[in-house]
Amino acid sequence: MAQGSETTWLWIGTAGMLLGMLYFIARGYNVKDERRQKFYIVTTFIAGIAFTNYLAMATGFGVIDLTDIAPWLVGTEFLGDKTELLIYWPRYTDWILTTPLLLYDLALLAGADRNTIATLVGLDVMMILTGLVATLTVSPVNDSIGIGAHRIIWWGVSCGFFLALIFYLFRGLADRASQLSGQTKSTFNTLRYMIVGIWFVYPVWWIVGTEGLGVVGLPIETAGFMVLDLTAKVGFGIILLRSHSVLDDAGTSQAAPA
Ligand SMILES: *C/C=C(C)/C=C/C=C(C)/C=C/C1=C(C)CCCC1(C)C
Repeated sequence: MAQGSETTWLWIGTAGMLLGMLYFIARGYNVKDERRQKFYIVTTFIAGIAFTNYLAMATGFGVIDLTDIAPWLVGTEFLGDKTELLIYWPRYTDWILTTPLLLYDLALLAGADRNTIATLVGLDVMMILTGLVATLTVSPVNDSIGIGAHRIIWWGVSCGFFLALIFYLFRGLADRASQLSGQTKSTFNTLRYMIVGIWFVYPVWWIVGTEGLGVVGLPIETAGFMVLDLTAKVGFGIILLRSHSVLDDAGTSQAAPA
């Protein structure tokens, strides 16, 4: 098993997450207000967790070849003439932690209650875990439909949780969001649409990539995930933390319009 040119993209991702983390630390260093601090802490951890997972992928520690675990994969229709299927497991240890934190940031901004936050996080965790099942499925007990079909079924289950999550992001947060004022409301809307728009690309990229139909190869797939991850985490954080008055007005309906 050898990593190829995708390592370049993984190193760029590692550097980008590190810089993002350092930027959030520097910006948040002198922030004394507890309300503001909460956002800095969550956002800094998002970049920090992604940094460590990217480092694990770039150094090669985080890659497994599924054909080592399941030699029968070679020669199946699913793999074609390929002899290995490299999986970067740190994507999932990253996403299982960072996607709930991203939602938590957004929910904090809206002033959501605990039940709403728990529902968002629950749907999100189910999405990532079933996505992991899709990624690792190699040995169906009943393989009359083929390995590829089993993987796509789990991908579909994960997409179901994703759609429920998006639905709830609008329904569950609607009341709170409508009470936000001026700039806070516009930041909230920007971030929410960012989540819908950017997160939507992940399942598409998975299915066209090496884990799914194999339309794009590993280097392109890795480059794409790197751009998505940096935008969804560092880009998200920059927009969220841009204005302190937005953070101060978070979750308050009686705030003065900006
Ligand atoms: C910073 C990382 C982020 C924002 C990752 C988001 C990941 C997803 C929205 C992944 C979704 C997937 C599905 C909906 C189907 C199965 C495959 C996944 C896990 C890529």
